[in-house]
Amino acid sequence: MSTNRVHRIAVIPGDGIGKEVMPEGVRVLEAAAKKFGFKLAFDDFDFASCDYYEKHGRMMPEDWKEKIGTHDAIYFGAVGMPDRVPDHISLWGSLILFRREFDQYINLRPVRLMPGVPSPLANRKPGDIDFWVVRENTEGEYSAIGGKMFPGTDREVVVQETVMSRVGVDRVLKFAFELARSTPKKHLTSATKSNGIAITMPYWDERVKEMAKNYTDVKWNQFHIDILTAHFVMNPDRFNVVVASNLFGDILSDLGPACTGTIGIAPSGNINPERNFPSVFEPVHGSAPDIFGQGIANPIGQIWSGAMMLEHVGEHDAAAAIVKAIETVLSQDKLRTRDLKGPASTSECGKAVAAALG
Ligand code: GGG
Repeated sequence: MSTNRVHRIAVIPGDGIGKEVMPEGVRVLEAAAKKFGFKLAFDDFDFASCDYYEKHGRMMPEDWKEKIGTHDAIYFGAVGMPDRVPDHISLWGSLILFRREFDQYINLRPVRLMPGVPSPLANRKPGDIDFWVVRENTEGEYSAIGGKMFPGTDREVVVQETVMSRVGVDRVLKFAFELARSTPKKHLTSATKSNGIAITMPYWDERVKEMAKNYTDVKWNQFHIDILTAHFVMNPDRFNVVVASNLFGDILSDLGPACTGTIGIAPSGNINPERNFPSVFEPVHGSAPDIFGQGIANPIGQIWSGAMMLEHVGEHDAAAAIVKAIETVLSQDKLRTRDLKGPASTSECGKAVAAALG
């Protein structure tokens, strides 16, 4: 099948296992493009990595926005090599920079128990756990506002502010309520901690209440983050759309996938819904330096993120086919990677997903 649909994708493997799972993601995307009759023009970049930092003294070149700012999407692997570069430098110099400069204020993270993946929770089968975490992605607890006084003395003090703007809170809540409205369950849960964090979190709750007035067809509730994490483990089937501030969303979107067997399969999209800038698609997992170089990392999070990216650029059939191929592969013991008690290597698993596309 020939086509004139071409999507320009910036490919940034980053660090550690990002370099191992990215080729599998690209392999599956290429197979999907061939099958569904569109083209993907990939441009590879070595920045946003600790290797680049060690060579150049910074995570990104000065003209990084010109290099990747006009692509249809950015496909990212993982970042961080804490033994070589402090984590806050590598993260703020890459992912957090993308999120802020490209106004990717939604971090969308599906949590789904896939067929064939044993849940660490008792008596759960595929379909029982299937929800979205919508994480605020540009402000909240991830702020660089603060400072250190009297460094290196007994009087040392460090302060860091949480930032919540009305625009920032309302826009993520609106996205989450819209998403909840589009689902059969029409339910939303808000993560809070307004009993302890006495200024920003009551403000978050107030904005949720206000936003809910526009969505009378959506039922909603809220939990403090401590009991919410307990419910994630004990009652994950209760959730549909969970909306959370930046830090709470980050924690919940690691915990959710852990309840579905492994964080290795979890995908995410850092999304600018207005499409003024490219969105970034990356697995939820990090660079995993402890297993890097062994060829055993699970590539499914990267591959599924590729499916989210295709959905974003309008290739809905190809995106759905990749998710189906992932399900086919995960259902077979011999095709699963070590984190799922299987014998497959990273590339065996990736090749199997590409083959399952047919
Ligand atoms: N692929 C995601 C990745 O490398 N994550 C590293 C990390 O620590 N991320 C924290 C965050 O998403 O805020």
